Amino acid sequence: MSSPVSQPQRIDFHGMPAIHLRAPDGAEAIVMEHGAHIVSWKPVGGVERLYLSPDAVFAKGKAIRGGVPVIFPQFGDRGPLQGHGFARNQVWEVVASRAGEDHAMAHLCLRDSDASRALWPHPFLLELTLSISGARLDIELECSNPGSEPISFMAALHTYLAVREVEQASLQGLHGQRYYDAVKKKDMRETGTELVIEEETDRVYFDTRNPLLLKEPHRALAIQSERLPDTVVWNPWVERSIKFSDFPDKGFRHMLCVEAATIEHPVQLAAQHSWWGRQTLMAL
Ligand code: TA6
Repeated sequence: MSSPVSQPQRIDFHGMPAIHLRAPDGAEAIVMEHGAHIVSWKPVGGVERLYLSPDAVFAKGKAIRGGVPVIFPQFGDRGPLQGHGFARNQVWEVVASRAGEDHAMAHLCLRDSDASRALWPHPFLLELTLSISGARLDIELECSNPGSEPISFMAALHTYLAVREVEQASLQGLHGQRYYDAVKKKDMRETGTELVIEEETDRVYFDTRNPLLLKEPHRALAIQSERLPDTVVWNPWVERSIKFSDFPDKGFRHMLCVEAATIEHPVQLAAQHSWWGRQTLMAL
C-alpha cells in the first residue's frame, strides 16, 4: 500500500545542500545542488542501486566520486577543458521539486555565468530532471541555446551503478557494437554476448541502440537511453583504484559505470534551439 504523499525535503548531505525525494510507493532519491548530482537512488524495496564512494570528497568546485555526475560540455579529455567539463563542479539552481500520487521529481538548472564563460564562452541553459516511481529512475538532461550562434557540446550521465561483486555481474546488450577501448587505445568490436568485468575496462561503445541488462546472481537492472547514443562502460580495477584518493582500494569490486553519452557526434545546437537526452534505470 502507498503511504501519504510526502513532499521533497531540503537536506544537508555531507555539508552541502541536497533534496531528498520520496515517492508514495517508498522509492527514494537524493540529488545535490552541487552538480545536480544524484547521489542515491533506492527503488521500491529500499536497496541502494547507485554506488557512492565512501571516500568521496564533498567540496566546492570538486567532482564527487560516484552517483550520477553530469558531464558537460566535454567528455573526458576529448577537448581543451578540464576532464569531463565543468557542469558537475558548479552549483545548480533547484527550479522545482514535488511528489505526486505515483512519483517524485526534481528539476534543476545551470545557466552560463562569468565562471562558465571564462572556461567556455557560450550561453546555455542546462536542465536536469529526475523522476522516481516504483522500480524506475528517469534522468533527463536538456540543453537550450539562448544565444545567437550555434553551440557544440558532448554530454553524459556518468552513472555509477552499485553491484554486490563486479566479477559476478554481466552486462548484456552490447554484442556486435563498435567501441573504442581507452585502456588498449584501439578501436574494437564487441564479440561476446555478455560483458564480464575482469580487468580495467574503459570503453566507449558507439551508436548503441539496444536496451542493456546488468545481471547479478539475485537481481538485475534494465538500462535504457534515448538520444544519448553512446554507452561508456568503466571500471578502474586494481591499479587505477589505488591511484584515486577519493575511492577505496577495493571500491572497484562494488561498482560499474554504465554511462549514457553523446561523444562521437557532439550535439550541434542551433541558436534558440534545445536538445535533450535521457537515461532510465529499472530495478528488476
Ligand atoms: O567515463 C569513464 C572515464 O572517462 C574514465 O576514463 C575515468 O577517468 C572516469 O571517467 C572517471 O573520471 P574522473 O574525471 O571522474 O576521475
